[in-house]
Amino acid sequence: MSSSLNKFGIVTFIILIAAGTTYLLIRDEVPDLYINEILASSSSCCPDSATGHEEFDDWIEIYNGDQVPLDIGGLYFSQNKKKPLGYQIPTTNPELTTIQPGGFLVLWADGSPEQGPLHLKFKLNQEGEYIGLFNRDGRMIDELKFEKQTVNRSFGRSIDGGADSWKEFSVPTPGMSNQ
Ligand SMILES: [Ca+2]
Ligand SMILES: [Ca+2]
Repeated sequence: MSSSLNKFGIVTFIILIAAGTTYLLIRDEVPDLYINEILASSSSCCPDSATGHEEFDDWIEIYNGDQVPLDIGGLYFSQNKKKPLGYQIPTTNPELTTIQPGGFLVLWADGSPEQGPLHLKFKLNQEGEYIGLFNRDGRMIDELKFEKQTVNRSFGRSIDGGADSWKEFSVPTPGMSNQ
């Protein structure tokens, strides 16, 4: 009887290992994150107050389309698809860089990383350019190629995280649902 129990125990253990392996493979997908909205030229909209005074910086809003919180620390932004490991978001402050399920996070594209983990080393080009968000291993998570932008108007997805339906917004919504 005890030998039969042992056998059962071993079989269960092997199944658990096999299930665990499958689970890891599934979770090896890139995170369900989206470049959701950008502002590439600002003179009066939604200032960055990190320094204690208002800076009308560019920004990129990221949307978490997953069912779990996602920490974007360690991911990369690049303005060159051929060089995905461009600027790495710091891993030093997960509280700041974690996005709740269905939540939003604004990263300031102000060329001032010394202002904090949510401040990128580059700015956005109002004339248009490419930006991509890349996994630690260089796989692309999301990308956007935008054209010339209008000052104080953002460019975003019509539906948060929705497929390629982008439009200009006269009222930008950094950190909130696009509408
Ligand atoms: Ca700033
Ligand atoms: Ca928004």
